[in-house]
Order: sequence, then structure tokens, then C-alpha cells
Amino acid sequence: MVQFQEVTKQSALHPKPAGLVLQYGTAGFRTNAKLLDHIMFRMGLLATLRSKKTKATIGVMVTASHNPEEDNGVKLVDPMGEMVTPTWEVYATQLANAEQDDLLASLKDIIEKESINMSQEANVFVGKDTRSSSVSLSKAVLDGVSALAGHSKDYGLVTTPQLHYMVCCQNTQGEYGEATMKGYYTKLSQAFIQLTKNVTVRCTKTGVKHLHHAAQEFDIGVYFEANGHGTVLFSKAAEEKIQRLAEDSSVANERKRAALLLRSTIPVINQTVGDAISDMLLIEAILAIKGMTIQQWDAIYSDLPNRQLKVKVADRRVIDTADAERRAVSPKGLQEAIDSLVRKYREARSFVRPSGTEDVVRVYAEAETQESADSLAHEVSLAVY
Ligand code: 16G
Repeated sequence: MVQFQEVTKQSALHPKPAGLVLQYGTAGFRTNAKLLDHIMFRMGLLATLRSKKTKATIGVMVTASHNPEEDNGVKLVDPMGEMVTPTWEVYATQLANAEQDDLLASLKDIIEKESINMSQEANVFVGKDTRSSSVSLSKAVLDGVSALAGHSKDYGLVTTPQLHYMVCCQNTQGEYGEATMKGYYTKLSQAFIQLTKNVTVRCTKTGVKHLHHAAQEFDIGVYFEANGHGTVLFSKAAEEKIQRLAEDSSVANERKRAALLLRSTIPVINQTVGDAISDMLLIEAILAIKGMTIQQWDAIYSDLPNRQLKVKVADRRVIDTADAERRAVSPKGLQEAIDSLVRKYREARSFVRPSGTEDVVRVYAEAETQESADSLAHEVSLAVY
């Protein structure tokens, strides 16, 4: 057969040192790179057979991970991006250790045992690490694939998890992601942005009306101001889901317990606006359920020393702010002056904004010590004045 003639021809270029025995170990074959050329060629052959057998794309990664630089290694990746199944590890060892003249017989033995249809198409993805030996070794893998007329895609330098990802994407027709480096980075970075957007603390302008609206955009929105205003809002969808889970008898115990707890929490909260009586009851309940004292609760978090001052000016409206009142955009030069004062202190921040209730400008400053916070607030007040 033409296919096997090509294997015979190509394998002569990747000869096995007689008597050498290697084992497919924890993470594939790993040893000194000088002993691996024939192994790579043969793993190219085996990956092609595995691809024909599974009718899916198979991965071959050339790497020895944390091993010394002079080592290298290879491992196979199964269709869903997982490690190759143990039966095929046995075949890998068998094929790797067949003496040069026995290679075809060993190959045919695997084909027969697995009833592989040799006319089935094969597709193999190959990746390599940064070792200098990886260049020629990954080439040997590609030779193995082409010797059995398989198709290959060489991803070049990739991390091992990236190659696993590519294989899975390819075999799920893109459901897991796009089988490209761009697809990998896009998927991860977008997921990261989405995730951190959901844990993110949103800042708004001062005032319950601003906070309340921002909190309404979440399924469960908790809002508060340093002066004590605040409450918790549940979206209609969240309330309905909690209700459904609390009533559903097929829901697992842990989830049901959480749903019942949330269901009992909702009516304790005054969702129309912050309410000290309602907040007190909710906090009492949370501390009782968690078995915590007020002192323990208070010790979870400590504010930096801070100072708030009010400055009387001719017209407070000359101060205009942006970024949820954290930057002064006018008058010109004010923000730069604040920034340079803040740089004089450790762990310092300072904001100025026109009050919404009095004819004054509010100056807020915080810093590592109370003395620094007081002094910064004073200096910023002078800059405002
Ligand atoms: C009002 C607001 C409060 C805000 C404060 C700011 C309500 C119910 N209360 O008390 O949310 O923090 O004004 O006042 O809306 P200021 O701009 O004078 O500092």
C-alpha cells in the first residue's frame, strides 16, 4: 500500500536507536531531546490513527514543561481537549519501542485492534514550546502525520493549554471558541471583562437618586453612601427566580437552603429607599446566621483616616466634576493642584465637589494618618478657595 511505503521511507529519516526503551509516562514521553526524534515521528503516526479512529482532530504538543532545557517531550491531546485515553498510551509505548524493522507490524497491529478505517480523513494540530530542540522535533511530528496522508496544522509556539483549547474548539465546531490564537485571547479577555464587570463596585454622583438607579441595573444591587444612606434592591427576575427555586422540590439541598434564605431576606428590606430600622434588622439577622458579633463585623474593614471640610465660595457652581465626582474638570488647573498635593502623602486621595444641599464646596481627603488627612484637606481647601 502506498501509505505504508511512505511510512517506511519517512521512518528511515527518523530512525530509532536500537534497544532504546521509553515509556509514555505521566505527561507523555520525556527524556533528553537527542533521544526523541523517532518518538516524535511515531507520535505523528499515532495521532493520525487516533484521528481516523475518533473522526476528530487530535493534538500533539512538543514540550517537556519544567524539565531541564536539554530534555524535551511529547503528549497527545484527545478530541475534547483532554489527555489521550489510557488504552492509547499503551499503543504509544508499543509504537515508540518497536525496533526499526518492526514498526510497520506494530502500526498494523494497532490498526487491526482498533478496526481503523484507513480511508477516513485525519487532522492533527501540532504545537511546541520554546526549547531550541522543539523546532526539529515538531517537524518530525509533522512528517509522521504526512506519512499517513493526514492533514496537519502547525500552531508553532503555543502553551500546552492553548493547544488543548484549539483541539476542543475544532471538534466542537467553534462552540467552545474559535480555534485561533486570536480566538483564545478574545475568549479569555472578554470573559475576564464580563466577570470583573459583574464584581465591580460602581461609583455614582452623590445622592440616593443616583445610587438607586445604578443599583436597579443589577439582579441584586447593594448601595450605600458613607453618610449612612443605602439599601438592597432585587430585580423582578431575581425575585421570581428565588421564589421558583424555593418552591421547586427537585432543587438540590444546598441551593434550596440558599433560595429559602434569600426569600426570607427580601421582605425585611425596605427596597423603596434606605431605612435604618430595616437595615438594623437585616444586619442583626446576618450576624445571627453567621454567628458573628458586632465587634467581629466591625473588624472586617477599617476606613483610612479621613476628613471632610466645607469651603464657602462666591459661587460653588464654578466647580464642575466628572468620573462620579472624583475629578474636577473646572476651574482649570484645580485638579492638577489637587493631584500634586495628594502626591505629598501616603495612601492619599482627595475629592472636591459642589454640595447639592448647601451653598458650599465639599472637600474630602483621606491618607495614611489622621494628621496627614487633616493637613491634606486643609491644603486642598486653600486650593479651592
Ligand atoms: C442628601 C441625600 C444624600 C446625599 C446628601 C449629599 C437623599 C435622601 N439624601 O442628604 O444621598 O448624600 O444629600 O449632600 O437624597 P451634599 O451634597 O450637601 O453633601
